[in-house]
Amino acid sequence: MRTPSQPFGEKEYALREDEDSSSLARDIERDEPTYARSGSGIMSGSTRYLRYIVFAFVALVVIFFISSSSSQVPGHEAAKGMLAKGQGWTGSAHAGTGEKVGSSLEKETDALPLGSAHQTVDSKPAAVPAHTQAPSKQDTSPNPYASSPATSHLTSSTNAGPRMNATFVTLARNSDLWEISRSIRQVEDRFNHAFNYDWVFLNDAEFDDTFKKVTSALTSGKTFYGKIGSEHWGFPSWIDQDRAKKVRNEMREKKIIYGDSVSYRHMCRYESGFFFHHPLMLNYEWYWRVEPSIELYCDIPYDPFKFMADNKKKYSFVLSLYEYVETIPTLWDSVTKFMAKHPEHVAKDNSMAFLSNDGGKTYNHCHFWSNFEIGSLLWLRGQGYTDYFNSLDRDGGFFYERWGDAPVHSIAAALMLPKDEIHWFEDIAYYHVPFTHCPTGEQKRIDGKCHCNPKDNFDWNGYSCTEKYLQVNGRSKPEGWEKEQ
Ligand SMILES: Nc1nc2c(ncn2[C@@H]2O[C@H](COP(=O)(O)OP(=O)(O)OP(=O)(O)O)[C@@H](O)[C@H]2O)c(=O)[nH]1
Ligand SMILES: [Mg+2]
Repeated sequence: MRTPSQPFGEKEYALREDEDSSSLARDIERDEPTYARSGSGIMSGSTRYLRYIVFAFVALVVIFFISSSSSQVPGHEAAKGMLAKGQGWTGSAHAGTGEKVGSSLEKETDALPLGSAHQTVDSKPAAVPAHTQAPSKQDTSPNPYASSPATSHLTSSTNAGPRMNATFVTLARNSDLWEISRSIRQVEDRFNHAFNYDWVFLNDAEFDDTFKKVTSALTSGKTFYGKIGSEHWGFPSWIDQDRAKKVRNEMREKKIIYGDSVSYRHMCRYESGFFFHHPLMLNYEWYWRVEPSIELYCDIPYDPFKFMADNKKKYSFVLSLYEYVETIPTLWDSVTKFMAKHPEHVAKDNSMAFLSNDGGKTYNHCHFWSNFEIGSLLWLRGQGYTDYFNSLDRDGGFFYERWGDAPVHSIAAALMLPKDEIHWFEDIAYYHVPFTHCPTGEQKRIDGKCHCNPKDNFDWNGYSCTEKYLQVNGRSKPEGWEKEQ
């Protein structure tokens, strides 16, 4: 350092102050002691010029370094943005960075030449989590946060354990294909994907290839397709055709639903008395009836067939209601006649109180809704049910009225089975137009991953018979039912 006596003007001093900021400039100054000590005016002027030039050069170099190193910053940051954008994800690993940052980075990225962006991705800045570093030859990579099959609570696998000798059964026309496909998908998703039970399809005509192709693709078990013989789908010889036709015309005028339909009557009679005798059904002991366009709202994580077998149940239901009186005016007369003729088939501990409010004199029209049924085929093929059906069939009410298979099955079960052989599947959440059964109790619905609205539950509606069923069985309504109305 020079002392103030040395020949530096104000300007020079000022320059020296600037010069102090650069060690390089200081070194240059120290390398020129000769000029300063010589005292020559010319020499001292040219030294000053030289010094200015050197300073100017040094200043240019410094400015260049500063500007080139700061231009690296946006490139680096932009590459990070590009990386994140390439992953299609700027989420949790960058939590707190905010949307604004992401969007400004994207703008800079767009301005970058492709080559430089790739280079930065490959350089993998330490601040970027490892999982966002895409391999250079791929434009995607696995998500390490995704549940593994072993940990996902939605994962399903085939259920271990024994299977019952059981099948699903559906009566359908080819035109029912898309409606039954919806039902199959629901049954498979909620239950059968884990159990793989067979499915028998029955039709009064041949199933076409499309029906078979689509339904067999949707089912996890084996599928079988059967044509119903004319002896089970048509008018029996003892039916008076004119009388039957007259009834249909009257019902059409009264606008009774399906009142004028011949095929609906064949269907009801077939479901009442014959489906369990079809050659394809003879291979099984248990059936689960599935109709088109139903919904299952909750998972069924256990095997209801096995439940039925283990608990000695023979018939089950989900929804119950009152039958449309005009369709069955003389059904109870026929039933009474059957009971008088075959008292041996009437169970001791039966559910007459479910069917009649006056000890059996009259029918209250309560029935289990048979579009859902899980039941014993052995029971339906047994002597009691056979005598019952034959007796009713002879009376002709399937054609002279419009008896439905629901009251026919229900009356049989209520009279010929002890009470404890009938089961209400409260946990099977089900819909068939227009009624819904949604289980009572939030925890039950959460556990079952249910998607029904509890307010849609039909059970405690005045038109349902389920409360009566519970009373007859000495049971009360599920806890909390009143909070879910
Ligand atoms: N093969 C065949 N199946 C039928 C016929 N009529 C009805 N079915 C089937 O029999 C079952 C009951 O018929 P649906 O039409 O559902 O009768 P429903 O349940 O009383 O009335 P919906 O409210 O219309 O469902 C369904 O599985 C139908 O696919 C028919 O003429 N031929
Ligand atoms: Mg139906």
